[in-house]
Amino acid sequence: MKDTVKNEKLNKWIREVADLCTPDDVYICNGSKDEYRLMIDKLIKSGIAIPLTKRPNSFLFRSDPSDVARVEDNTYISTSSREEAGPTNNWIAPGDLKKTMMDLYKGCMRGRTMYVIPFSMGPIGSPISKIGIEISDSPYVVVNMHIMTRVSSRVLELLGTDGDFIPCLHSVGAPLAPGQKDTKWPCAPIEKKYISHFPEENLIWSYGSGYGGNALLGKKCLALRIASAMARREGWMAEHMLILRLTNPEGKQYHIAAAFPSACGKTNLAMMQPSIAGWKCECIGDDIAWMKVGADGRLYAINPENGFFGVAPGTSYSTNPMAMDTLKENVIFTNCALTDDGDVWWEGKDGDEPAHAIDWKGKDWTPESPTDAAHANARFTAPASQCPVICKDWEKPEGVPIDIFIFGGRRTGVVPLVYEAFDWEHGVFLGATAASETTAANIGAVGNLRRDPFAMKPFCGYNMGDYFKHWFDMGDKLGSKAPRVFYVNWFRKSQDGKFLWPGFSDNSRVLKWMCERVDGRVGAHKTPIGLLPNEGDLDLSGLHLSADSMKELMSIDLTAWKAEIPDIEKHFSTFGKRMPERLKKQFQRFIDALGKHV
Ligand code: GTP
Ligand code: SPV
Ligand code: MN
Repeated sequence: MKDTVKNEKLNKWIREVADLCTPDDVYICNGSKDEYRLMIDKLIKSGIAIPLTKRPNSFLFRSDPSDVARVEDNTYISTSSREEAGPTNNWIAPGDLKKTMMDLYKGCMRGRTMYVIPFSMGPIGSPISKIGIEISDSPYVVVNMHIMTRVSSRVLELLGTDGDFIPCLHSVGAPLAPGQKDTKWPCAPIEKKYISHFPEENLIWSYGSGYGGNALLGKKCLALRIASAMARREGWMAEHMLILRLTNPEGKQYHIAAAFPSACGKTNLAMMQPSIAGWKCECIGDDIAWMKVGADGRLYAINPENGFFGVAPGTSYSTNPMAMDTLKENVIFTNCALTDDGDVWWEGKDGDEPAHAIDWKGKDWTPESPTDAAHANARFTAPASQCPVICKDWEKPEGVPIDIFIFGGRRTGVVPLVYEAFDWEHGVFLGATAASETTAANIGAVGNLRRDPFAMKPFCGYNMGDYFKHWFDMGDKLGSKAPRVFYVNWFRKSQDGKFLWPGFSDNSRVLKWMCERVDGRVGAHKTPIGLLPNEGDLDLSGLHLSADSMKELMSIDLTAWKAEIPDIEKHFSTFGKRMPERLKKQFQRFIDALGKHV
């Protein structure tokens, strides 16, 4: 170990964790293809990874039925005072939380190997990148981290003897007694799961879950919760946003960053292929954006990730063909169904349902079965470089200049297809009041409306009131160079429960309007909620959409909007003194504007 790890802090930490968790052995990862193959071979041998005959170097995993999504109720922002974590986060005092977790960590890796995973969020060596070291007892985590982040021995070289890193400790929380047979997906019961963040010391401790954001600690834990707290201290932004490049028929480029809550369309929009002639879309990132003000005063974004951890159900050649082409090889699938010919399947995939499959729980499944074949939060882990429309500049260390911000969510009613904020201040109000129906990306009820400000409710590593203020501060810094702000809702439904808007590639029509707004080519009309497209300005050519549907999609029911006021009031009141005056002013403006339209 001494030979590979020369960093003092890291050596000390590895020793401490090994002493505490008592693994059978310690393995330092180097990120090589051989290492990946070695891990996978072991996982195949123990029946945990299922090779897919239809997709080279691709494997299916099935999680424990209790461990299928992020666990927001067990996720903590542990700051020295509750006030610093704010009303949107769970909080336990650092001393208490560490004591509880130290007890859980004691001997928790018995019978297992402890993997030390050096990774970089952002290109290795770039000034915007951050180095993390994840210690985990899960080989599934190792192979997923290989795809989702840049795992490499070069990271250790870069650290040198005294470089700094973000320690990310993870255990599935299932020690093995001597001779005890392991389960295929070891994890701890829900009451022993803890996803803990200590933003004041840039530290992550996760225990008890092996799934997604609970376990792949570079993603939500580091790149959003810890990074958002760092970003506020250092004057930049870490957001739950996709990044894309749109090019118009004249060759002009626009860069768009969009924040939608989990399972609300980021991956799909990031890889969208426009249905309108002459427009081109390229993907830069599908989940997280780190943004800094550049020398020219504009806001530049990078994608800190290296892969996609995307929702499988609903992904098909008709909805997201570029994702489908990304998934041809070198992919890890989790909780998808297995077909008899050795491929994966999920609800909404192209073609007919298989006559028989093995469902995500490992049981026989036929179309007559009462349950879904794939879990609603079944996911694929795929290298970003495999996406046919990955932008050639996606790893550019300086990032791309953002022209447009989009907020949105899943709203069956009330919210129109698209509208624009009057200005940055109003844009912050739109972000701060964003609401969406809950999805399977978190353990809990699905379909409940909740406020999810900036799609960051589960991911903001400090008091959300201060986060709102940070957005105003960034606006002040950017001035006239700030991106324009829009709000969208792809999910409005008709009375008979059908989506009114075709979505997917047709979302390009909405993006086109935004670009034309930026260029001052089209006007918009003022309503109490914001600026709406003028009749005829949304390009609907070649789209079979009835005039009635379009009317319903764009309609603003003032009574329904007024009914939002008490809920926004309740939401805002939770921030107390941390609520920026500028946001209160925006709320008052909104109330006044609605009042004038009785
Ligand atoms: P996370 O990875 O959890 O952050 O999710 P995400 O925001 O990337 O969502 P994703 O793009 O994976 O979409 C989630 C689900 O929404 C999928 O089942 C999609 O098929 C569906 N979806 C995405 N875009 C649209 C759209 O424009 N219209 C409709 N009706 N559904 C969509
Ligand atoms: C999300 O839930 O927003 C995801 C999946 O992107 S996870 O990595 O589990 O957070
Ligand atoms: Mn996400």
